[in-house]
Amino acid sequence: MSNKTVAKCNRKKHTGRVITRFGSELLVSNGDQPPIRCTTKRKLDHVACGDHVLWQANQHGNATVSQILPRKNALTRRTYRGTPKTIAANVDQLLVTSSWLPRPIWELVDRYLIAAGQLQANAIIIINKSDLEQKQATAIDKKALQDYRDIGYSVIAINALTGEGVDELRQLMNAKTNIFVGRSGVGKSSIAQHFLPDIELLVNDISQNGEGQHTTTTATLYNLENDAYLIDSPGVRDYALDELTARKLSDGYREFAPYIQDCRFNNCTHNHEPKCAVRTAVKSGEISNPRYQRYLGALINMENMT
Ligand SMILES: Nc1nc2c(ncn2[C@@H]2O[C@H](COP(=O)(O)OP(=O)(O)OP(=O)(O)O)[C@@H](O)[C@H]2O)c(=O)[nH]1
Ligand SMILES: [Mg+2]
Ligand SMILES: [Zn+2]
Repeated sequence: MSNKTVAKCNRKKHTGRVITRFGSELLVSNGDQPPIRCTTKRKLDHVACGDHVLWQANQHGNATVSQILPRKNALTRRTYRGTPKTIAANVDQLLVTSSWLPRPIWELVDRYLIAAGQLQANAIIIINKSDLEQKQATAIDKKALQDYRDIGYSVIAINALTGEGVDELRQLMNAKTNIFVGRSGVGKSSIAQHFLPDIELLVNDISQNGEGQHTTTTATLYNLENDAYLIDSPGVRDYALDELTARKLSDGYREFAPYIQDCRFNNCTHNHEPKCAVRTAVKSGEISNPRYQRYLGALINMENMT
């Protein structure tokens, strides 16, 4: 091959998937070859873990991502400054992870379920550290978990120290891009470690760092067996939904759906309006009151912010 042809070949565009991102540097999958380091142009600044991209080698022996291929969806959150930040792209399933210590925050679980609905992604609820359940779980917590089961979510109890519950989760991950979400210290990386025996993930060492230290610093995509992908992501203190509306909020409470059409007003927010079928269903016990109360809390929060 002439030098010219070689140069041309090198400039061929390849497809790959973003494994992780450090500032402007990306690690991109390269078929059977080891992943390749790429830089990206400023206009592609929103590229995220899980994106399918086109990349090409350039004359200097580096590689550049030239295009982000169309996304199925993107999980974004609002930063404390109020700007949206993309956590990961092209996700099929959110693994919404809580633990018995730090304690579960059911409002936060609800928020991730709303996000999953918006992304048209499935959601699985994981409650980790089941070794601490007996000591920590209150009647309110047990009701919260039962409520999720009653409205059709899979709830999996896991003990990442022993591996209990891990196989049940594994079965539900096949042929999907799964992402762990949840607060720092709940054990996302500890669970992920069971799926990645050959890689050593960073797991928080409480004895050194104390509870609630952020260990995982950047979202990273791993390719597992059975066409499953797994993204381990850093815990966030408080997940805030981006571009929330009253409609999106009530859509996220899937158990409201059968009643909404019977509300008197078609823009009913299920708060103070007369003849609200959702409120009636709460009163009769068909909709869980704690879930409804959390919905109301989120609605009032949202109204206060706009
Ligand atoms: N008792 C108990 N401890 C656990 C369990 N799973 C994880 N841990 C501990 O919880 C701590 C936090 O675990 P990580 O896996 O680092 O948590 P993480 O969710 O990945 O945290 P970030 O990366 O900061 O978001 C570690 O000290 C783990 O050893 C469990 O099932 N039971
Ligand atoms: Mg982690
Ligand atoms: Zn209503």
